[in-house]
Amino acid sequence: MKLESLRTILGNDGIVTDPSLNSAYTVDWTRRYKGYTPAVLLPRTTGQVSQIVKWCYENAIALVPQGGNTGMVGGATPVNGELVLSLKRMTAIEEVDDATGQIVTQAGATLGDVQQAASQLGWKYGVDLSARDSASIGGTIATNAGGSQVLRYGNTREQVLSLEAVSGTGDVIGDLRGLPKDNTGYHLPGLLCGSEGTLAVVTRARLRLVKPPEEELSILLGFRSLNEALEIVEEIRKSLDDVQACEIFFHNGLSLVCERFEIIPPWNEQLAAYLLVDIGGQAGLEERISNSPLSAFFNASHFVAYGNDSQSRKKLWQYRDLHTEAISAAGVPHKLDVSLPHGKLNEFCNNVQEVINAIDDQTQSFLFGHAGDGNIHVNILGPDPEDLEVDIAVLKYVASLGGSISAEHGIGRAKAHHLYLNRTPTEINIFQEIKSIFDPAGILNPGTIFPQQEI
Ligand code: 2HG
Ligand code: ZN
Repeated sequence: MKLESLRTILGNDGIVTDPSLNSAYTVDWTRRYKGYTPAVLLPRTTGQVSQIVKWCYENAIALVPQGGNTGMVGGATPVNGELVLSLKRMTAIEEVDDATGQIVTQAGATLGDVQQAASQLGWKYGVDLSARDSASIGGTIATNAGGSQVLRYGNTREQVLSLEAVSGTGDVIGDLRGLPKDNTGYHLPGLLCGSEGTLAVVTRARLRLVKPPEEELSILLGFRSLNEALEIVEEIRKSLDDVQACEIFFHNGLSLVCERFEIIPPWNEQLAAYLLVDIGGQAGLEERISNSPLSAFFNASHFVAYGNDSQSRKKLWQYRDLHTEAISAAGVPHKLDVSLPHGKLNEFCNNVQEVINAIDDQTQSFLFGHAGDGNIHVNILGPDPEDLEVDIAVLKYVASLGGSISAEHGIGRAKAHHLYLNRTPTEINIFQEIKSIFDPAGILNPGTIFPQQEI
């Protein structure tokens, strides 16, 4: 591959060809997807991204856009030797507009940077997830990232007012006007959110900010049965206006976290299920909770722990946030990120182990996630990374319950062959037609969302 033209566009420091320096870009966060690349391209401007993509289009060379490389479905890994287009050097936060509560940022800024810039001006960005310090805003847009506060503020799609992107022909599309009302045809930001780098490369975005809560409180609750925990999830959602997050985990995940990070468990007794609830709103939260129907439960339970300052809240959150890292330290997990319709979570959590055991009874499974959204992360240790039998069984089970095989991580490569479980052939055809208009040469992230085709 003649990379000289790219060197001319990017300068010597904008293109990395030495494999020993490329490894951080060719393996995904889970270590399940490994690839190789002739070069990592590091543009600084939208103009450079446009020139790179144009060159690739004209030369029929595939590329994989990459942000913080924290994805979990192999959607940013150059498994077939594609070029890597990393947005890592496009980190500028260009504007925080105090009057409208909007922020304009380049795609490579981290989620944490955006959260911080917003908070410095008295605003809040309504997306949060544990990889906040590495995940890029562009990556969260490309995957329509969810995270722990979807319950309150919605997915990333609901935060993106406008965006700028480069299509598969190298054309710059979109705008950054952030008009609250703009019904001029199809909604590009909505379409590109969750398109996983297969339609265009997101380069800049204008995001909506929200007013931060005056007061925040975290409550960890332990339950002797899952059913009881899920009943409380419903009660919490009904009786409190201010719920920001409602997370769930189980005792095997909690034990792993505590062992790995040498943390003392919240209670001596091993319980069936744990909920971590974040409440944030106007001052007087504790009083509002004690006047709510929940107070009888909180007062009667032995397993309630409150965090009302940042340190004590952080302490409770680490039981939940450290699951991913603790599991990853124990092996290379098969990660399934599913959501269930209301009323099916109990059935799913109770039966999924049986579904897994029917294929392989030597596995270890960890369930945790966002109970308030019906979104459970099933992490399975044991099967070979290439062996998908267990994955398929779980995804089929989810689909049979009317759930989604990808709640918030995307389809990537991991689920490209299983999209049919949730989408009809007609829908998949329409998706492919849309892709071919944005990316006529099929150079953008081949193999993601749709199984690999030769270009
Ligand atoms: C979370 O909710 C992330 O912590 C990661 O979505 C989930 O590691 C996972 O499977
Ligand atoms: Zn999650």
